Amino acid sequence: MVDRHRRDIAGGCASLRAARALAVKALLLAALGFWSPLGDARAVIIETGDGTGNVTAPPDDPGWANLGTRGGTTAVYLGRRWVLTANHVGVGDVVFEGQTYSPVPGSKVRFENPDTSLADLMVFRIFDDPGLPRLDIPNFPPVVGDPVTAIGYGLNRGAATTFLDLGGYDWGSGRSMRWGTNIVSEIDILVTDTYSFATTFTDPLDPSATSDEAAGANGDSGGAAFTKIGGGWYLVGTLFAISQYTDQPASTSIYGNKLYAADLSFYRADILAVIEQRSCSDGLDDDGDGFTDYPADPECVNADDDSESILAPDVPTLGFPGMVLLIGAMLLVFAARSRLRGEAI
Ligand SMILES: [Ca+2]
Ligand SMILES: [Ca+2]
Ligand SMILES: [Ca+2]
Repeated sequence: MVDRHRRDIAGGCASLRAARALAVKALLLAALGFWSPLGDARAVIIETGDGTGNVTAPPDDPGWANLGTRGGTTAVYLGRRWVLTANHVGVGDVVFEGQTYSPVPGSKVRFENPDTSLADLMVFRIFDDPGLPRLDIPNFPPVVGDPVTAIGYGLNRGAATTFLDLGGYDWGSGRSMRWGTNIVSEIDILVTDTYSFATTFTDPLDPSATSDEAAGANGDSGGAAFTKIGGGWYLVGTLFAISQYTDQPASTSIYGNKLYAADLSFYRADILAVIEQRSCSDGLDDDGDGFTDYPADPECVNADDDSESILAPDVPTLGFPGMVLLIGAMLLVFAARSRLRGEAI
């Protein structure tokens, strides 16, 4: 009952939000200059210090180890061997904690909007389990003012620069996985057919700037936006685009630029439907042995089996009756030996 009720609310919100997003889209394109995908990418640009910091997990870690590199861009390990990233990042090898993981051929699923247009968001499966924790996606959207920790493998910060009397930075060379902070500045926006929210790169002199104020740079695509809700961290967004002013020089982040993240609450039901599938009924050859699903893959016990590979055989155990028999036998032997010894004396 509770679940059904939630779905109904979500459906209602989705259509209302879709309508609002369409209305906002025209305004957005007119007012913001232009957006661009973080496509051919690179790290989160941070205001803090000389900009080279924040390349290890933050003190309050939202899920640093789940961030991986995907070529020159970023991908996030969701759990159950599924990886989430922006569609324009493309399917391929992903590196988590220095280990490379190969994609299961044909496993890519790109997520769709209610009008069947395609979002810049997808998942694909990897053959091996990196042993990382599963990430939770909230079932409600962010609101303006929510604090966000963003992590991405984009270009490093370069020299300070200005544009239209606004400060900012050139993008430098080299890439790093880096975290930064910001707050949600816009919700319910549609950018490249993706239901999104935005954060705004804010001048540190502005009281709304955060301590590790972050902007996006090429390569951050597929990166993560996390928010702490009720004491726990949630994956709320997938980074995929930025806004820049008209005539803003290429490869710069200027105060006022926005970083767009796909609103994962909007796509949550579809994401879960994909990643919750059982391996023996998901239409994929999950172990690469040439056989797909039950009954074709002989290692599938049934369609609900969650592994296409033979599991390690159970270590034989005696169980309780076995233990009783074993202890009984040992007592008999002990008694017999005692009698023998007694006889010997
Ligand atoms: Ca399968
Ligand atoms: Ca197989
Ligand atoms: Ca198999």
